[in-house]
Formats: sequence, C-alpha cells, structure tokens
Amino acid sequence: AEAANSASSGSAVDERFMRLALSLGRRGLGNTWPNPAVGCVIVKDGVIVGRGWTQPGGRPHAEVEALRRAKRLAKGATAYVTLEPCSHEGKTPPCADAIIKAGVARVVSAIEDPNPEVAGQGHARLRDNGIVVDVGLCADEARRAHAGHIARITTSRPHVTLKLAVSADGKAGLAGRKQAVITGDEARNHVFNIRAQHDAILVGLGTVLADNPQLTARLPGLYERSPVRVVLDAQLRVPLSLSVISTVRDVPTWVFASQKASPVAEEILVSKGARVFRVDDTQGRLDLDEVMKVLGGEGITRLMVEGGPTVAASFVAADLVDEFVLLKGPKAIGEGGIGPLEGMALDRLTGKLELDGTEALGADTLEHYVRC
Ligand code: AOF
Ligand code: ZN
Repeated sequence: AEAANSASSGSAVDERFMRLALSLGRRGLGNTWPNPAVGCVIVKDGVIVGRGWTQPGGRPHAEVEALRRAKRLAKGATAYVTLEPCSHEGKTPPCADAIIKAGVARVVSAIEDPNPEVAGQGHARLRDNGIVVDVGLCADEARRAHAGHIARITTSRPHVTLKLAVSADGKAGLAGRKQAVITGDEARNHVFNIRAQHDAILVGLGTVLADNPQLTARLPGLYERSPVRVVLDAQLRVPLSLSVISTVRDVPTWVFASQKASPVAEEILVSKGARVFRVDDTQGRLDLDEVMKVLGGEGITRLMVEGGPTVAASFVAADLVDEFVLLKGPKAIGEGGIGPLEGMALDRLTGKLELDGTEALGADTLEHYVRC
C-alpha cells in the first residue's frame, strides 16, 4: 500500500537523519518493552531542533520527546521516525495528532507499524492533514531495530537471540563441569551490552546449578537495566540460595515449570519474589512454544538465550533462533570437550542463518548471524 511512497529515492541528507534516528532509537532497546524502541529526529532548515527516543517502560513515545524539545521550531520542519507514528488513543493522545498539532510539514518514516491498532492509519492520518509522508527509508535497518516488536505483534512471541561461546576447537566446555572460561574481559563486557539490549535472558536450570550466574549486565550504568531473568526449571528445583533467586528483589526472575511441579515449591519461590509460570512438558522438557507465548503475552519483545547445550539445542530444534551471537576463544579445550549444542552439530544452526558480521574482541572473535 505504501509502495507509491517508497522513499528509496530518499536523499543522502534524509538518510543521514534517519540513521541518527535509528541510533537514538537503539538506546531504548531492552528498556521499552512491551513497546518498540523508536527514535525521532526533527529537522528545520537543515538544523536538528529536536531528538527523542522511546522512554523506559515505553512511554512517552519518541515523537513526543522530540517535539517537546523542538517546541515552536517544529512548525514547517521534517520529522524522521524509525516507525510509523501511532494513531491510537493510549494513555496519551496519538503521536500522529501531536505531529499535526505542532505543524510539522513532512514526515519521513522507515516502516509501517504492524500493530493492528496502527497499521497504516498513522501515515494516513498525517497525509489527511496535508503532511507529506515518505515511507521506506532505511526499512531493512528499521525492521531489524524493531524485530522484537514485529515478532511480538505478528507471531505473539519475542525475537530470540542465542549466544554461545566456543573454544578454538569448537567446544563449549568439559562434560558435567562448571562452564569453562573460554572468552576474555572484552567479550564478557560485550555480552553485558548485548544483555542490556534485551528484555529478558533465558537459561536452563542446568546452567543455574553449574555456574550460579547472576545474569545481569554488570557494567556501570547498565546494571539498572538488567533484563528479566527467565529460568526453565520443570520440577521447581532451583535452590533459594543461588543468585537468580537471592537477588530477585533487585532484578526480576521468572521461573517456568511443568504443570506437575510442586505447588509448595511454587509458593516458596513466589514468597521470595519470583514469578512462576506453568506450561506443558514432554518428559520433563517444557514446551518452548508455550514458553514463548507466555513471554510474548507478558510483553517481552527481545529474548536472549544464554543457556547451556541442552537449552540451546532445544531452541534450535524448535526453530526459534532469529539471531545468533557466537563468541570464539583462542584456546583449545581438546579431549573430553563437549559441543555447544547437545546432540547436534553447530552447522545445524548456522546453516539456517546468514553471517552478518565479524568483530575482534581482544583475543576472541564474535560472529553475528541473522535469519536469511
Ligand atoms: C510511536 N512511537 O515511540 C512507540 C510506539 O500502549 P501505548 O499507547 O504506549 O502504545 C503502544 C504501541 O505504540 C506499540 O505497540 C507500538 O505499536 C506503538 N509504539 N509508537 O509512535 C513510539 N514506542
Ligand atoms: Zn506514539
């Protein structure tokens, strides 16, 4: 429907401001759920007069933030937005109305919002009010930035990023042992950054028992925005002394259990401050599609899976991996090493994805894969 306005014709200037809006929007990743992390730049006579991004918790929206800064200078200006401005009445009036009221002359929008409450009506309302609307500039990049929102709206489940770390010889550790140290500090800090850009981070009970991880983003300024911790624990066996439960007042932990797990164990976990969700299981393996639906229903748009060869393999088997981060350390583990995906080769996963980039992190290498 927007084809006629597809702004593949967008000028270099338009592209520059849209890229800025995209990078502003990304500041909100992990922090705006259940809403998308949108960016907005308002430009008058070639000068930026307002910048905004979706605020923590999803409100105010990006456009309102940028208009608040631009004040009267928004009149006759061009607004660059990474997602179609909303047209629905939420707790506050729609952004489309705020843009109209401010007298903006032109809106450059990267993509339509798939939310059925918006779905083209935001663009239509702007046009109906005499605003020039160009849709489609940097659409691929915007689709990636809003992958979480798009997944949740169109498939009722979050966008899933899987992270694995392997040694130089492709091993994840030694069987039954504590997670081997495979990567260095730079890679670790990079992982904290990736965590902070996700709404929730998921592991299996095996990882919790073996490593007692905190699963937080322990970098200055990032801890506060640590994602929700999600633990798959079919029998509700997680010991209360471990970090994911003992620190639950600081960072939320959601535990997924089978319908058969002990109600008493649930009561104790809930009294500590955790949330417990019940899903169906097959021989102790929780139904991941159900887990995904619950997470989507709770508003999670971006899920990072960090968890152990069993959990990782079950996500691959269920074809739930949308994005894959592979960290490769410089040392070999050798004899007795186990693979990162239980019972399957790594190319079962990489074969379905496309290598998007490679980055050196100290002595380690990061490979980033996305769905083709
Ligand atoms: C925008 N700008 O910055 C965001 C938008 O619950 P509400 O009223 O806050 O609306 C949430 C919906 O608004 C969300 O599902 C998505 O469609 C859109 N998000 N829209 O114009 C923004 N975050
Ligand atoms: Zn809005």
